[in-house]
Amino acid sequence: MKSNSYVGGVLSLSGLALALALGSATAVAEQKPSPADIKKHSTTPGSRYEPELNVLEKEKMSPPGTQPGIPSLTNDEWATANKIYFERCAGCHGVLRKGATGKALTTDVTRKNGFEYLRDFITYGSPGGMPNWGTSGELTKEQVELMAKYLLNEPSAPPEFGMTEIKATWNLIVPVDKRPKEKQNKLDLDNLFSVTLRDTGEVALIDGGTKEIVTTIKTGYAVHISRMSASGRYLFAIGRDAKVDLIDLYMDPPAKVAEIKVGSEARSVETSKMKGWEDKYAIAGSYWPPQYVIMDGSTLEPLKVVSTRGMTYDTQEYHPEPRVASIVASHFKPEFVVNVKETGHILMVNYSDIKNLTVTDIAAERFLHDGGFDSTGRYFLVAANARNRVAIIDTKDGKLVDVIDSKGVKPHPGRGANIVHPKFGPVWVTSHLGDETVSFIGTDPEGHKDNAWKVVQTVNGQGGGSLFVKSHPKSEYLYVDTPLNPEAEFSSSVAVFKIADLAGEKPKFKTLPIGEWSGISEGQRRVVQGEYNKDGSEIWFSVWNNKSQESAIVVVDDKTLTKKAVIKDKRLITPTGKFNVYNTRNDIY
Ligand code: DHE
Repeated sequence: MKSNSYVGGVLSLSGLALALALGSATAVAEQKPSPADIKKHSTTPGSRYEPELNVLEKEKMSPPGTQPGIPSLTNDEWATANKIYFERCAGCHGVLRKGATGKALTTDVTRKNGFEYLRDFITYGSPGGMPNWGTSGELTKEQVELMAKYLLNEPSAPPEFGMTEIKATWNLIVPVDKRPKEKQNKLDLDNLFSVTLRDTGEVALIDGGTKEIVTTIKTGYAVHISRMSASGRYLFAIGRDAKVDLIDLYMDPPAKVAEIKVGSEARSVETSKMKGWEDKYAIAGSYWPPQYVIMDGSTLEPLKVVSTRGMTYDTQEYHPEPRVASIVASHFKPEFVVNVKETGHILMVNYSDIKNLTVTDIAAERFLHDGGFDSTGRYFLVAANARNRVAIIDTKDGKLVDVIDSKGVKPHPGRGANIVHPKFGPVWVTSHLGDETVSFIGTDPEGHKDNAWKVVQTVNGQGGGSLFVKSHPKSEYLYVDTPLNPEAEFSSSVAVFKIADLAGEKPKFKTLPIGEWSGISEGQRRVVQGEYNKDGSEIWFSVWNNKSQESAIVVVDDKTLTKKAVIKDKRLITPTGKFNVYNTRNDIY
């Protein structure tokens, strides 16, 4: 049987996808698929939300030499193709092209399939999640052809980044003994927000009371998240270029006291929170090289680098680049919980003796991404997003509790939300990137044994493309954003569920038109990531536009669900994540 099928002389796109899935060697001729087929191949919010490794593209990588029968690329062509590969392809197919959520693109596979095959696959994508780069217009015909040739050549590996390279980037700007002994400013630090200004590579510190920008601080490239030390004095920000910045909030104004680069591409940073170890250590995990680095919490001096390369948890095969996704700090033991994405291991890294490091390695599920604690801080729930599952860890006993189906497509909780469900007791909530499902997972094995570690209910939000849910112990509401929904109406608003109504038949949500409330009329106005103020009376949402357009933060009164304030400032460029000092350091969400 031929694996690629023709419909009226035209190759059916599902046939094309199937052919690649089966590793068919048959090259295909130029085709003109029907508009309906092309639609099946158009990219979903879920498949768009993959890492752009656009820092790695800047690393020096030379083209492989010429090989008989393989199209060779000039240095310039190689540089262009590398850039496209790291920005668009490496997130799914891996830096070394050995496969991650996408298939392996090593030369044994690509050469079997041939140039035309690759060209057409890149052009049309697949219903399995490969974007239709050509027919969507995102890559030109020439670029598609260049990429097909590039894939026939051996990949080039970006450089490693070991202790020597890490140490060379360490800059202790203000030594500990030169820092203030007491807080120098009049800020209510616990109600300060660190706001990611994604495209300027800065964080803005915004006073939760006055809603004014206290200062903006230069950080790493496309800065990703902020985390606070247990005492609340220090703020850590990590850029996508793996640069960690340590900011002393006691200074007037708060300022950077140390910086370091822990790799070439990274997304996560955390600090020790166990009683007796507050502020002592920091940890950052990187996508490339695949490793984590433990640092001194007040100086960022690098102390230990540990590679995460190793075996997949299930088939126990070697994976050369399992990235570090989320990291949280245990409240029950001196441990960091490090989530290794592609191999599906959750590492409980005990920092009480860094020289004789002990790591409990928990086999969980592949494609771990983001997660957070239950309301007691004992259990950690993390999405294995490409597997539609959630892994649950007991951080007190250091054991896997379970891995469960999230009942939706591509769970994406952020840190999740904890609410007390009127019928099922304490639950942790996640929404999904791939569909409208909002899932509630029981988290109280003592008081509600029958509901524990089960999806006890699902409700429908506005649609797919959700990234973050949020609530607060004092709130009566649960908020669900949808910034990646293709419909502007949904991406610029949020759904709010009244917790008490969740016991009813078909709980309805109320829509808050945050984008409209911002008063901004231009751009996509993606509304992203709710974050509460310290006392839980307000929730802040970013209205995230392009760099050249106006953005804002809209503050919602949590009691009345009405607009309370709009923060606008010419420095507020591409605001995305917001991290309230008190809630972040105490894991309140
Ligand atoms: Fe994030 C958290 C990775 C794109 C905003 N993001 C995280 C975490 C990871 C991650 C691993 C968990 C960190 C932790 O808890 O230690 N994010 C990635 C990606 O790989 C991805 C998909 C693509 C990329 O190239 O980076 C990606 N993320 C985005 C965005 O496009 C967002 C919406 C806007 C932005 O600023 O880049 C975005 N990610 C966030 C935010 C958090 C986050 C706001 C923290 C949420 C929280 O409540 O803690």
